[in-house]
Amino acid sequence: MSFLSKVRASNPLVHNITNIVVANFSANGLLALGASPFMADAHEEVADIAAMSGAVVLNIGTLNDYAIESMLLAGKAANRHNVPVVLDPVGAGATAYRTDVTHKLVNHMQITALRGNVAEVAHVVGESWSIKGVDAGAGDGDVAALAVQAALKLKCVVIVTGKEDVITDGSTTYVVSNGHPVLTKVTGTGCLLSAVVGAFLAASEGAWLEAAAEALSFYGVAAEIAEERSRMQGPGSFQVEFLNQLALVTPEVYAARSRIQRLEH
Ligand code: ATP
Ligand code: TZP
Ligand code: MG
Ligand code: MG
Repeated sequence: MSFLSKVRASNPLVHNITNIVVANFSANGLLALGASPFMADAHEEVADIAAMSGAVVLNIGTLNDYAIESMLLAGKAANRHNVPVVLDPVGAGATAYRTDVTHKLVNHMQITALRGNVAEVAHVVGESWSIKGVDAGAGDGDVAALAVQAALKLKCVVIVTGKEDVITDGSTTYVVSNGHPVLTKVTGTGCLLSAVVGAFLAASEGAWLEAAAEALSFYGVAAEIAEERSRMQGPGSFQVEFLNQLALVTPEVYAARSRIQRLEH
């Protein structure tokens, strides 16, 4: 059974501590996929929710000190209960505050998967890469080598997204070439992707790397079909059609269009 089928069959609860820009889009995207979103950040309840969830997704997009404490409480509870944790280090490197917070989070909990653009991932592991706000700047470094370095350092799956996505645990590396540039014209497509990775991890029974690679490819296939159906209508129509396709893409359609390549080290 594909991980996509497992997500839809198990309807995993995904606990999100996320930013104010994308909370609604992320919840609707998870629902469309077949997961069950729970957005909550109160200190009094995040540990309880993390413990009962299939995955915890931490996103620093609109950061403040209250949210940091929420993330620490949720992440540590997830670790205690063997619940996978996804970290989206939105804008790491853009300000010292964001960079410092990502260091604190990865030092105080075991992350299962780190998902960001190349500049964000670089800054989480102390490397430099140009960055413009929450978007990656131009750069000509070796993205796969950076991802492997980050995975070995953090002992987790690292997912670096862009035109092509690199997914690695430090020893096995996949490159996914599904997707469409219009994804960069809708805010929150990276954040929703991190939440979708959480849903796939929740349904993966520990096969983190393979589940993450399938999540990336599935997400890209949904975007490709949504773009075909909304072509000439602009990013607003794409956004709606993309949510539709997260629900409608079948395992068979996914398998026919999936482009996952294993990189030789
Ligand atoms: P950024 O803020 O730099 O845009 P992000 O957090 O929004 O980063 P992205 O790197 O845009 O995340 O990735 C979100 C999704 O968009 C991923 O599925 C990725 O594969 C896809 N994507 C990004 N850029 C392209 C592109 N040029 N062509 C095809 N797919 C893309
Ligand atoms: N500002 C702070 S968080 C955020 C913006 C625009 C959303 C970023 O979403 P994504 O998925 O990284 O494009
Ligand atoms: Mg983007
Ligand atoms: Mg992002």
